[in-house]
Amino acid sequence: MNLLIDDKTKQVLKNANSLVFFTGAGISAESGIPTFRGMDGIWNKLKPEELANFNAFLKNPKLVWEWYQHRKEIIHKCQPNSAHKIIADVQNNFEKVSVVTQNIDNLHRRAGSKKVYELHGNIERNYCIDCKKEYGDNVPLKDGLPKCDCGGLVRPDVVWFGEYLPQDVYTSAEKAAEESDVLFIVGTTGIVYPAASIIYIAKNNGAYLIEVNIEETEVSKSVNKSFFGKAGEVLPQIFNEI
Ligand code: BV8
Ligand code: ZN
Repeated sequence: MNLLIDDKTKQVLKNANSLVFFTGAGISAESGIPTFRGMDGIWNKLKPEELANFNAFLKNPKLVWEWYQHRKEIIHKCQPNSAHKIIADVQNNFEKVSVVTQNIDNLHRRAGSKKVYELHGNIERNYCIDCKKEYGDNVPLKDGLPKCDCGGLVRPDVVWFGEYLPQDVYTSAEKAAEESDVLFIVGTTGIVYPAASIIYIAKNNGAYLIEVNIEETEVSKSVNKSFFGKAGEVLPQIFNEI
């Protein structure tokens, strides 16, 4: 596939010191993980937004817990794809490479990326809503419910709709965006806030914005360059050509 990066984009990338990759569900699509809004299977009768919120969890903890266990089973069968891998590989060719992801699937870390800011948490982590005790995979179930030793309910360590993002992670991601020469926007609709603000923080600080998506998005009108195609094909090609 001849990508033919334009000279300007090639020049900018050759001179860049600091890259940030802002990623969403689309970067994990080729690994076999359904995108957030394209959720297939038995759960699509309930809108993800109705499941990914604290009230839904309190109302029906078993259903929400099982939705996350179901997603975790899918994720555990998947591997990082060539998009995750090239992002990990280029860490050696640039002074600073950070990943700011909205995804909770842990694939950037599994691919070997070192500086990963998980704005919406990580499905591999859980915690008690009462005493905040942290759990990995070893959550005790009592009558099918995830229960802490203190008796409190255990929830996934992910950010639900209407919840604040982890302040320290968000602040570090903002700083990386401010200092970036190039911001890649990979596989995201760019409609979920405050995560999507990262795009405009980078832009307002002079970063060159490169979008990689299979289709036009909200963000397309604000970027310097869009590459339309699958992230697993386009990203390796971009770094192949510079
Ligand atoms: C907040 C974790 C402050 C959970 C997620 C009313 C009340 C309260 C808040 C709001 C409100 N109205 C609006 C808001 C703000 C809300 C928001 O932005 N809503 C949106 C929907 C409008 N945000 C929040 O609630 C945030 N918190 O505002 O707190 C506050 C506090 C109290 C009261 C008021 C305010 C928290 C948002 C975090 C929600 N958690 N995930 C979980 O995963 O279970 S969000 C979820 O959406 C995922 O993280 C996902 O990553 C993210 C964004 O979606 P995308 O990643 O873009 O995925 P999507 O499927 O949409 O698109 C995939 C893209 O990939 C597409 O463009 C597709 O073309 C492309 N693609 C597909 N295949 C490929 C590809 N590209 C390349 N290659 C391919 N092969
Ligand atoms: Zn507890």
